[in-house]
Formats: sequence, structure tokens, C-alpha cells
Amino acid sequence: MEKEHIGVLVMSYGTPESMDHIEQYYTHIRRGHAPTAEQLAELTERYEAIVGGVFPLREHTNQQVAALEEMLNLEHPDKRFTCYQGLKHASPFIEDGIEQMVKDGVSRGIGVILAPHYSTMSVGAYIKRAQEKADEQGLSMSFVESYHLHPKLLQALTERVRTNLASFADEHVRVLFTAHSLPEKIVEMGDPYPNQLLETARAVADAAGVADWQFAWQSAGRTSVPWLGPDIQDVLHTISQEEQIRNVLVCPIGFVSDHLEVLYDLDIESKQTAASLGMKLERTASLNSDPLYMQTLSDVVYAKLSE
Ligand code: FEC
Repeated sequence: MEKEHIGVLVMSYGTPESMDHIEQYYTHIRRGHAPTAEQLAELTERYEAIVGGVFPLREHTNQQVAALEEMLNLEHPDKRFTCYQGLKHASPFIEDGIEQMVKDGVSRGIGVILAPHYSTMSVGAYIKRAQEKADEQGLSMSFVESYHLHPKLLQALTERVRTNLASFADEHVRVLFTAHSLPEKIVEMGDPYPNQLLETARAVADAAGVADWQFAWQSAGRTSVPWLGPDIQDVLHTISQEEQIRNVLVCPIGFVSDHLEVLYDLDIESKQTAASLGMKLERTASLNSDPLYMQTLSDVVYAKLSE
């Protein structure tokens, strides 16, 4: 008997294809409004600063998608899984992924996002676009909305926190769990994002035996509306000046890959701030294709299939 063919749409933020594509990418993020020359130059400089203008997110997404496909097929040999990429702001776009699934004749689709926490403004927006395209194409799809407390995800994060803490020896360390900020209005909308992030942070801190931790936001957009805070830059100043904290370990639980927001906003900007305050700042390694993360994705996709 022929195996059931399941299409898994793996959705991720997307990154420019080359330095020449930054403007196009930035325009897409800004919903069709081109950035000013100054904004474009500033973003280009940030990409140049992270390992000389390469786009690590593309490679990590490619590897994650390939590893997930391999794991799903290995663990569930009674079915055939094909993983398709669907990027939010770059090619192949979410809609391209759905079209390809339909062309390949998958019997049903499962969507999962390479971001563990749900917000209407992040994961919700990916799902909305995928659902609309799937409806148009007559493809039956269901979606994983969040997996922020999956035991293997927590294990991978806990291991990282423990490893970094060991390198501080007996020094006192404040652990800062971070995630991408969003406009403050999501709180009035009853969005689960802030609470899910706190749940992950608390679970990892408990498992790693960390008593001294707090949550900080990062990478807020440069817009006129208020964004969720406190921002990590402000937190570094406050804990240095008011609490005399000298060692900080940043664990960016809201992100799963090495990319601009980690390699620039944390490794360059936050490290510089910390150094200017006489503090030592380390960051936990990104999950990238860690088998524990791949296992998390494989579990949540398969669980969705069985619902
Ligand atoms: O490495 C790379 O090339 C891409 C890194 C990257 C990731 C990422 C993840 C998230 N974002 C989220 C929300 C927003 C909102 C705005 C916004 C703007 C930008 C800009 C760049 C950018 N984001 Fe991003 N984000 C990444 C990159 N992001 C570049 C534009 C310049 C700037 O503001 O720095 C504001 C859009 C607007 O103007 O309306 C909102 C959220 C995530 C984490 C969840 C996810 O991955 O989807 C939330 C990676």
C-alpha cells in the first residue's frame, strides 16, 4: 500500500539572499514601504558587521528543515514526510511552500514555525497567510501554535545555561532570558506571548537551579508606537548601577537560530554595553540543528497529525 504523503510547511522569518536583496527584504518587512536611505544603510551595516555580510539564518533554516524531514521519516516509516520551507519575508515565501505542496500532491499539510512562542503578531501572522493560501488551493492544513514548554526544548536550553554558568566558576551571575519585543498593544489584546516566554524562562531557570534571573526584551522596532520593555540595554545599565551585577548570561529563548538579532543585537551591541559598564556578558549557544530541538519539532508535528 502506498504511504500517506504528509507535507510539513516549516515557516521561518527569512533573510536576504544577498547584500543586493536587503532593500527588497526590508521593504517586505515594512509591508511594502521602502526604507529611507539612512535606514537601509544602517541595516546594511549591521549585516556587514555579522561575519562580513553573510546571512546565517538561511543556512540554519535549510539545515533545520532537512534535519526535521529526516527525523520524521526515520521515526514514522509508515508515512512519507516532505518538509517545505515557507519564509515570512523572503523567497521561498509561505505561499510558495503551499503551492509546492499542492503540486507535489500531498494528502494533508501540517504547519510549524521556527519560533516556540505564540503571538498574534508573529506566529499568528504566519499561520494566517498559510491558511489563506491553503484555503485558496483546497489543501487541508493544521498548525502547531506553540511548543514553548516541550521537555526536549527545555532540556536543550537548560543544558546551555548550565554549560555557560560553569564557565563563570564561583562568580555571581544574573541570567537574562530574552526574546524579540513587540508593540505594547499586544498586552491589551490578551496575547499569550509575554506569559509563554515567562513560562519558558521559569522552567529553564528551575531546571538549571538558577535563582537569580530576570526577563528582558530585545530588538524592539524603531517605530513611534511603544514596544514591550524593559529593553536589555536598559536592564544592563540598571543592574550594573543599582545592583552592582558584574556577570551576565543571556539566554535568548525567543529565538532558535543564529541570525542578525542574536549575532548583532546581543553579540555586538549588548556585549559593547556590558563592556562599557565593566560587566562580563556571555550568551548561550543557539539551538540551530541541535537534535533535541529537531526532536521537539518532530514530536509536535506528529502530535498534530494524530489530533
Ligand atoms: O538574520 C536575519 O536576516 C533576520 C533576523 C530577524 C529575525 C526576526 C525575528 C522576529 N521579528 C519579530 C518582529 C518584528 C517586528 C518588526 C521587525 C522588524 C525587523 C527588521 C529586521 C528584522 N526584523 Fe523582526 N526579525 C529579524 C530581522 N521584526 C531586519 C527591520 C529593521 C529593524 O527594525 O531592525 C517591525 C516591523 C514593522 O516595521 O512593522 C514587529 C519577531 C521575531 C521572532 C519571531 C519570528 O522569528 O518570527 C516577533 C529572526
